[in-house]
Amino acid sequence: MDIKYMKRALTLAKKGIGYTNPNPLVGSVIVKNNKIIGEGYHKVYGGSHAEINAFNNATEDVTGATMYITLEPCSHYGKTPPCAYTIVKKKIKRVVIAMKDPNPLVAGKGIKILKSNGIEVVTGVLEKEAKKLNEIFIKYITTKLPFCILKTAMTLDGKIATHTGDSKWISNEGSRRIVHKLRHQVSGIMVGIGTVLADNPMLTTRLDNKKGINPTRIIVDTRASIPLNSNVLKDCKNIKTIIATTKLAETKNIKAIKEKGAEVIITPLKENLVDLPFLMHYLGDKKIDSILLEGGGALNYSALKENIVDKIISFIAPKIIGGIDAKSPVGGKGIAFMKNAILLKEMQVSTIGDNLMVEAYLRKE
Ligand code: AOF
Ligand code: ZN
Repeated sequence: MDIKYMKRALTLAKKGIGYTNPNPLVGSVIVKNNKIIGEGYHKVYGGSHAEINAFNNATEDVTGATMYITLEPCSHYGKTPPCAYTIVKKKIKRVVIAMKDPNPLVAGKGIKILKSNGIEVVTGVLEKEAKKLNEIFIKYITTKLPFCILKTAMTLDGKIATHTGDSKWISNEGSRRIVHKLRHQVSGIMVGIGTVLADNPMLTTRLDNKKGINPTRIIVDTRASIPLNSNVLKDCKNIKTIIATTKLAETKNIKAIKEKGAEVIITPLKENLVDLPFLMHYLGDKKIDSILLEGGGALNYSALKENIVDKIISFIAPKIIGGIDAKSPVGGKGIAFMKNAILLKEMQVSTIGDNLMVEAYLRKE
């Protein structure tokens, strides 16, 4: 029964995807006499927490009920008063929690408040699922750095474009739909200048059924050489756009980019390129909790080498194009010896129509 209600709470939490960053996705269900009498989820950043929404939606007196929450209730005065005290005041008898709150402000204090007020607390129900759902939040709240997802789409022979540079379309429609859902979910989308020059992308979110949220566009452009008529420099007043460059850029270019409404950040030089770890700190300070990195190969290699990537999502299409000059998802100089390969873990494969979707996490140790 606990699993059934926690599943429902997780389903509710998912409704907040794209709207709560950099705060967590949280769902809550109140159950009395084997019946759900209240449901809530965290709807939008700065809005009331899931638990409070569940209380507000309750159709019966909640005294003596069991409350299911996907995240430990908070214990701090933030934008809202601590939920743990509200739960005590409402006379909830039992609280079932999927995962402890990694937020150092809470981290176990919420559970302590409940227990010291005589509430029975069960933790760890569907913990793995809850942690996966909040993988962005867990990284961001503990490091203040964005959770970075490297996304690639390639042919079975590992190419992201033909030798002429043609890349439309490698992956199928279903895969591309997933990419737009990811764009809706994350706060930032990042590409290198090479991708802007080759594909002239918009980097916006296009969903079928609802209006998607556009992530902040981040272009890594060491010399600020981006053409001023690029699609990513259109509509910068409505879609936040950041050009990350270095002192190698000419002042007149920087000025012209700023006039387009984009923000320019000058990072230190690292091996004659934009300093990616510096950029991640800067973006984290700007409350960007997650980034979808969409390449190309040179930037992907730098990002992997600089250890800023947390997760890889790779779409593989049943196509072969060959060509020694056709690019692959990770370029750069490359690793010299297998013993120094960048290692992944928890690799999972699923099928999206005739495409494969491979997901894996970077080994950080
Ligand atoms: C949420 N929604 O449903 C729960 C949260 O910024 P504040 O003051 O709203 O507090 C955010 C912190 O509250 C967050 O980092 C997490 O530790 C805790 N729980 N936050 O935004 C919720 N339950
Ligand atoms: Zn709370």
